[in-house]
Amino acid sequence: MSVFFSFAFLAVVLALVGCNQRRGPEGSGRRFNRVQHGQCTYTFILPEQDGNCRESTTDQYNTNALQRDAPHVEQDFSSQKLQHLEHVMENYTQWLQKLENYIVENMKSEMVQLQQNAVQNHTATMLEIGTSLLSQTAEQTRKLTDVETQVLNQTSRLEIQLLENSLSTYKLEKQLLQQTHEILKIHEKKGKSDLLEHRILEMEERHKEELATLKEEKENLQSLVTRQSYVIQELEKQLNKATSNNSVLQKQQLELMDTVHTLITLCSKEGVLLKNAKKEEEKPFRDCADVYQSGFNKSGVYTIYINNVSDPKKVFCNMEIAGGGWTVIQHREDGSLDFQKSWKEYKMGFGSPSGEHWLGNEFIFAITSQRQYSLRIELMDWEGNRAYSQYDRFHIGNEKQNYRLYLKGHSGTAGKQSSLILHGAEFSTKDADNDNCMCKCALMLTGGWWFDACGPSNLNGMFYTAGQNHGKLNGIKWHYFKGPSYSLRSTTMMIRPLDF
Ligand SMILES: [Ca+2]
Repeated sequence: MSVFFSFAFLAVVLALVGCNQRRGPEGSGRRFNRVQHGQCTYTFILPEQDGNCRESTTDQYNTNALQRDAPHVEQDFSSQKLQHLEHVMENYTQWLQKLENYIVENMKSEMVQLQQNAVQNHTATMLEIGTSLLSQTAEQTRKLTDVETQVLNQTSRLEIQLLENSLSTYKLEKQLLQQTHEILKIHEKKGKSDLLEHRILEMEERHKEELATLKEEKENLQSLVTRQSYVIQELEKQLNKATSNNSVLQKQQLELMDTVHTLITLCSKEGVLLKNAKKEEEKPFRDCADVYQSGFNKSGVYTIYINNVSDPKKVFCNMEIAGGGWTVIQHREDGSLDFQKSWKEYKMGFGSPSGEHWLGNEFIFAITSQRQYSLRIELMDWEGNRAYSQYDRFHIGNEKQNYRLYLKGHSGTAGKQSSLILHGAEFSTKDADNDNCMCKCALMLTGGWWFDACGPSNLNGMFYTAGQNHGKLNGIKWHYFKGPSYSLRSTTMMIRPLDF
């Protein structure tokens, strides 16, 4: 703008200086200068110099304010003109300044309006753009939202599928683990079964070996048994021979004894030994028969002097039964005495002669060695029935012979058969097994007795009270009187010389 005004000003100056200005169409005393700038046109009315421009007509310049400011033409041309020009210039300057101010003022408002319009236009445009952008954005946002929704849906489906896959994978893993576990178990079992099979095979081999060894041993044993059977047969033959010899000898012995007794009787009858008879009367009692024959006919304990026995012996003499004179060698009546005794105790006797007792094998042997004796056994059951068994001949061997029993001539009411072994049985106690059984009869049946294997009697067995005496195999037994399992109430074994 300032350039424009400088140019306008210069144009004015040039017009003034050259005095050859373009005139307006009116051809009056004024000139109009127009300046076109863009849409704006500015018209300047300038004073015109006529032929006597040297004349100073101040009034001419007073037509309007602008003309009044126009420069004076001084007479003194050079200096005055200069001064006048200066003055004119000053005026122009001032005028131009005013013009400028005016233009500036106008321009300002226009510019402001223009700016406002532009701003409004811009704002509207911007608003439109913004609106369209917003709508586009909204559209885009909606589309994006749709896409997002779709994506989310897809994602959800994928997640669900993933979950399902995970679940199935988990199930599969579980199944796999289970199968692996089962396979491991099967392997273990297989290993165990292999081990077992191995062991079984080993055991079978061992068993086979053992069986072979056992077979060999069995064969050896069989051959041994065959040999032993043969030996036993031989021994039995020899034993039968010996037994027959023995029985023959016993018969001979008995016959000799009878002969001796007959001779003694004959001698005494014929008075051959009359002098010695007196001496016999002075002799002590050998047994209860002697006591009885000496005038003592009451049952009780007496002292006897047994041949070959250093000390006198107290015995119970039964002076009532079957004529009296019986020396009691065993008695049971109330179970007060224990009869489960040793060999030594049965040898020397135990208990009291007035009550339950066993006289002693050594004394029985000694007495029965003095002369021939008979044996009588008195029995009573728990019903009060009495019975007896009697043997015409009775004696026992010595200790070396295990007090072997010799009997002959059985009779009585306690059974048609003898419940004592007639063919000879040795004495056995709990600590001396001399029976004919592979077992130990004295331990099985209790007491000491002439067991066979184990025989039909045992008067030294366990004492059972009334009501308890049935079904007792180890009781006081006399088989042919009360059966094999009946335990008797009381027993008495007593001996008397055959010739009493
Ligand atoms: Ca035995």
